[in-house]
Amino acid sequence: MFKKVLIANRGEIAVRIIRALKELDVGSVVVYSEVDKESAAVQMADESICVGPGPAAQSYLMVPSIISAALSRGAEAIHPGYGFLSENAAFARTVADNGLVFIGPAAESIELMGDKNVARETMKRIGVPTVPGSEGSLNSADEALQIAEQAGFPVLIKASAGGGGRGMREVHEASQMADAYGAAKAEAEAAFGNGEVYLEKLVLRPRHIEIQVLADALGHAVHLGERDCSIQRRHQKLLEESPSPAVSPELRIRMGEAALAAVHEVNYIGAGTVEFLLDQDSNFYFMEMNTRIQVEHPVTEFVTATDLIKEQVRVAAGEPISFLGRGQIEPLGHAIEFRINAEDPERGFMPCPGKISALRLPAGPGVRIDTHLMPGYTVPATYDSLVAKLVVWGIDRAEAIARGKRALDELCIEGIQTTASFHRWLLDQPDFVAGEACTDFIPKHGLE
Ligand code: MV4
Repeated sequence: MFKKVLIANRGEIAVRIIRALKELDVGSVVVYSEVDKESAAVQMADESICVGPGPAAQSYLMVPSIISAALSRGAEAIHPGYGFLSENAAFARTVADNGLVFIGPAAESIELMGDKNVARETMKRIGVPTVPGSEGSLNSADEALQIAEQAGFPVLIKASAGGGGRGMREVHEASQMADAYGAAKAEAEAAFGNGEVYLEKLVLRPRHIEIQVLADALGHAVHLGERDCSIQRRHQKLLEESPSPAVSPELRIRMGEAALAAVHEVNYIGAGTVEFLLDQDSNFYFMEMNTRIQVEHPVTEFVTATDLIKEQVRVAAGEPISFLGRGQIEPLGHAIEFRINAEDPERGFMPCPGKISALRLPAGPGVRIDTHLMPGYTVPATYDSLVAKLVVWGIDRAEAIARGKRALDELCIEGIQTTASFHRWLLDQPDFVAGEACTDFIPKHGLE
């Protein structure tokens, strides 16, 4: 096992990683920006080192400063968390070139999955279902039109370098194609510096179902079931749960096998997530693979009794997955994560940074809070607005919902507006309670 690990992240995930390292008896060094000098992560880590001013481009994304910090403090590995450098293949390569361990997959796996079009073609080749559409990227609007007429409208144009819905355009009839093709290409070029686009049939009212996977360097790979992340607003997840109300044990086996086929094909090591769309007839289609730990990993931890961050560190150190003796893991009970963002749901989810004047966190049976908030702390405007994750567990979905209501009622964050009020409203919506919510839930309720 490592003696010391550097954390190249901030906020709740930096705190989460510090906790895992403590339990493994591994020393922690956290990097921070000038804005985060007083943060919980800086207070909790064994060591901390400032890597620059607030803007991420000058601190959390500064590869040379982060590598120097690791080398000067004698860290042997770097945990990138999520966001920032976590899916940057060049960073993973630089870490390795400096004799350090990147806690994540090899740069080649990140690269392959980073191109959504290459990932899709790879999955097609090994027999994982993908949405019917173009073979590879499109060369012209004319070609797009031909393929769309064969596949049938409506279709969706997507950016190869994409993710997060950017560079995506729906096309419902032939007359819209030329404009949509041009717009998707231009948006992809502006957002990613890569204008490559491909085409798929549009899946109507899909659910977002993702499978958690974990692989070690000794050739073991397991899946840990699914998370349902269908409640999203403008491609930002608001709530995630496991198991999904839409996934039967038989479907879980088939989706898990598809996810593991992807893992084996790209020689994946570490924690990862394979995203699928699930249509109204329970057909699933590969979307993309996230080669990092995700924000919503705690719901899987609850229903599988695992610690995914500790597993990430173990497999990066060359150790086997710790729970292989348990065989294929079945979910126990039901977990729901509520993302608490410093945003005002009454004002279009507008960011709402500011000082926390009072803080009361819920506790009691089946309640977990991952947060970096402290009374008197000021949420900066500089970064992502996620300030806490409230995660509840119950023996079934009904108990998890009841606990969620109870815990949200206990939660009190004064000084800023948060999405907690949205979640409390959501838990009283009949379509959500019935387990019927799909990706159109937020627009359907007039919240987009
Ligand atoms: C789709 C789709 C319908 N059909 N692909 C959105 C972001 C990207 N990761 C994939 N996305 C979608 N791809 C086809 N062929 C609908 C979406 C989509 C979506 C997916 C998951 C969760 C929320 C979503 C909201 C709008 C659109």
